[in-house]
Amino acid sequence: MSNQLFDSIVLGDRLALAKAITLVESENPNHQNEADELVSLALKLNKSSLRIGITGAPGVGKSTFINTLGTWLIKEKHKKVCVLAIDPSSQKNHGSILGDKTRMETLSMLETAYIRPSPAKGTLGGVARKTRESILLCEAAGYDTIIVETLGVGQSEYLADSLVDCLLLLLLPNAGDDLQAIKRGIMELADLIILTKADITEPARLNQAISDVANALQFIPNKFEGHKPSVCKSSINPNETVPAIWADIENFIVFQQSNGNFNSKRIVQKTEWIKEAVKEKLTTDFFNDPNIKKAIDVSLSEWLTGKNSLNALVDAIISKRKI
Ligand SMILES: Nc1nc2c(ncn2[C@@H]2O[C@H](COP(=O)(O)OP(=O)(O)O)[C@@H](O)[C@H]2O)c(=O)[nH]1
Ligand SMILES: [Mg+2]
Repeated sequence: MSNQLFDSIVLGDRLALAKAITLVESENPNHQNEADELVSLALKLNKSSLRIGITGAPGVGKSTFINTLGTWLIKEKHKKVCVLAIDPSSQKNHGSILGDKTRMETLSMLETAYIRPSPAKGTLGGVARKTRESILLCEAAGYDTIIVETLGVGQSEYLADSLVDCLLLLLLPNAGDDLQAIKRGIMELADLIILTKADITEPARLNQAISDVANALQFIPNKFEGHKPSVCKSSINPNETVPAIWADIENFIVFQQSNGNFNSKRIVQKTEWIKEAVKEKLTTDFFNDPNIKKAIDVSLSEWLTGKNSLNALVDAIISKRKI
């Protein structure tokens, strides 16, 4: 069954790809074996691709930028572009996913584009694993440029960086946005910084914002030795801004390949993947163990009545596990 589905994916059958990603995302244990087989087959193919992460605060223009970049890449560079949108807020409401689809209208109508909003259910580690698996399946289907959109909240920038080769941070051209990014330590994760909405920003203000960000970068430790992120601008008109951005992305990738960082980052990511899978299995098995369930119930009353400290209870609970 998996082999047949996999063959269809490789042949470019989008329905087969959608079905496979649904299996990978499924919480149903009956789907796990099949998903596992599909991912192993995709891993073996070892297709080369470029994985780009896009992060930034809600409303900064991520989906609009992806629409512009993706469409340009397909039309000018003959790429096959896949967009995976991870939205941690989608657990509560589905509004933003709907919004993303409409913002990427031009791109979604192209035959060589594939857009998939992923429900960001579960732990960050769980989401990372599912997205990694979806990326591999998309690569097996022949998509050579994978764009991962994440909402810039909580820890999601770290999540995005752990999935891609190049992370783009989108900021609004005003001081508030870059100060926030500095405060939250996000600026140092970026491989490239893009100031959005250049078409509706006064040129003097835009230039000031570009030099403010470039200045701020001087005081931020380099993510990769010998590399400072470039600061670019984007607007709704792709021909004005996208060629320069793409040239910067390509230069960065050549730099990373020439110093070995490209491969070593992917190896670190694969190692993280194994660790996340182990953690997930241990956690699930642990909390499903009836002894543990009982021990947690007992601990609650002991803790509330002050009989035991939390640390002592944790040790007592762990000591009750089967293995
Ligand atoms: N004029 C202009 N508007 C933009 C640009 N980028 C985004 N917007 C608008 O800003 C709003 C939020 O954009 P969206 O792409 O959904 O942001 P996201 O939440 O970061 O994905 C939408 O109303 C867009 O039309 C741009 O470059 N120029
Ligand atoms: Mg969006």
